[in-house]
Amino acid sequence: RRGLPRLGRAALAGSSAAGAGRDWGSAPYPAPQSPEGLEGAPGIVHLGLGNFHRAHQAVYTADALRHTEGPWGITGVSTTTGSRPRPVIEGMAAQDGLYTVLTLHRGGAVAASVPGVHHKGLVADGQGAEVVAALGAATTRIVSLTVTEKGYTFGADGRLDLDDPLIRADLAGGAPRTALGLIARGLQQRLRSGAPPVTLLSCDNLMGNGHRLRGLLDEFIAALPAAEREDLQAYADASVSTPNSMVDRIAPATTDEHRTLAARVFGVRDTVPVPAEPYKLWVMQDDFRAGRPAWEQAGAVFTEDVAPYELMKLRLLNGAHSLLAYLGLLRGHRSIDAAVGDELLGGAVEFAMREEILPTVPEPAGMPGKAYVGELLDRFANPALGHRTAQVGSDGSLKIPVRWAGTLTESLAAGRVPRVLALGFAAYVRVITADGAYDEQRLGTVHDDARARLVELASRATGPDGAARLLLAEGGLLPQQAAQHAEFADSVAEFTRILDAHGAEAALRAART
Ligand code: CS2
Repeated sequence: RRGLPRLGRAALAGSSAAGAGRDWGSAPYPAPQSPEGLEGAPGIVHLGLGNFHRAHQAVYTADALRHTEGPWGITGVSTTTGSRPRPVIEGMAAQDGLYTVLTLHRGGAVAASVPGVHHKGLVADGQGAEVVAALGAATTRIVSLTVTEKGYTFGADGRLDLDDPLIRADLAGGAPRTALGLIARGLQQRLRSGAPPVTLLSCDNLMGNGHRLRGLLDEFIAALPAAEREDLQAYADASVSTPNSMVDRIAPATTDEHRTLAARVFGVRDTVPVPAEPYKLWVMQDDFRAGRPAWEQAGAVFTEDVAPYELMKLRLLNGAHSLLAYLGLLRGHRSIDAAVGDELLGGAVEFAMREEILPTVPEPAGMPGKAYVGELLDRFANPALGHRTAQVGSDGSLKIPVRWAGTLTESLAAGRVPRVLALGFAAYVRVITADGAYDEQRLGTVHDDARARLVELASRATGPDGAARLLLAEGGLLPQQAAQHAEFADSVAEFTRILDAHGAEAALRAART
């Protein structure tokens, strides 16, 4: 890649990239949004400049702007705290805000596009005041979020974590760093300057994400000093909408292979390309207080009731993803496609999707469940993605309650005990509490802020299945109905003993008998 020009508006204008694109079997890529189309202040401030946003909302926005122009450029805000350097912010800054989306097809074909909708990037941890100014600007009409489950700073009870040091600091004043703090201070600025209403659009994998965001914001405001509280709450009630949305596109972490691929497709050097699958879906409530891009022209679906789409996607896609991650790690698989391609594991997860999860999800209009499961199995099997099991397995303490809890409660209430899910939970406990449970060196680290707490809890247990029982009862991962259900708890304990004594293969066989 050395010697190639760096991706940027000048390099793209002069490159013969379209020809290179054809060599890769892709359709000619669309040119990035022209700088002229982006003039004026950006109408969107986006919190969470990760791969998901860059392959999803940014692409929808670029496509929408190609149909209907509007003031919908994006100010991208990195919301991770502490870590330096910041490759995405720095890489995009060096590339006129541009990056490549590499759409990776199952058969090996690659299509590439450059959305080009970002005006500038800011880092919340260090530029909090500038972020607040952007959030407060009268020209900002939408504040969108992809900050992951973790970014909403709620505790095990689902309420705002008032013990979180960053939340405490943000409540006390000074430049905010958390998503909630940034938003509250931004709204405060809007209130003071008389800025027009605004929409807060959560695009994270939480059930009723807009509703959740609203609840957490109300809690944050309620925890402010009395003098700041009332007016702000009144402003939030009168001038802010928080539509729910379901978002879907698999966009794994970027590796050097993707950088090499981007160079071959475009003939330019891009340090921050985003790999993504061809599939994408976005369903949201049409409740925007100050307008929005014509996202429907890019294929987004607007509906009053997002819940059936969310349930189907979170329980089936994300629920199965987490099963593949933990059981895949124990089986020695580095990627989701390897895990689903493992006959024993893939078969068990397909069984769980069809027999354990599907009966609990409503079918949204136009999305028959059986077909969706088939589609998901194909998507998971895409070998070009290289989606790591350790990546999907990270933050399980926050993902499991969203992905497995509802299925469990409803199945148990209907008299069914989902055995593969019980095994999945036993696998999570093993991965998170047992050193050497899987080959961390080769497969990567599963990160989880709750790890120390869960390990400590597990250390109080006795007997071969004590830790799993304790984490089931007190880990804050699964609902009490599951912990108190004797047959389910016994299944978790049974699988834990089999995993310990005989390994994942024996446990998978036992789950299907
Ligand atoms: C994945 C999701 O990393 C994970 O936890 O399950 O990021 C998944 O790829 C997306 O939700 C797909 O839309």
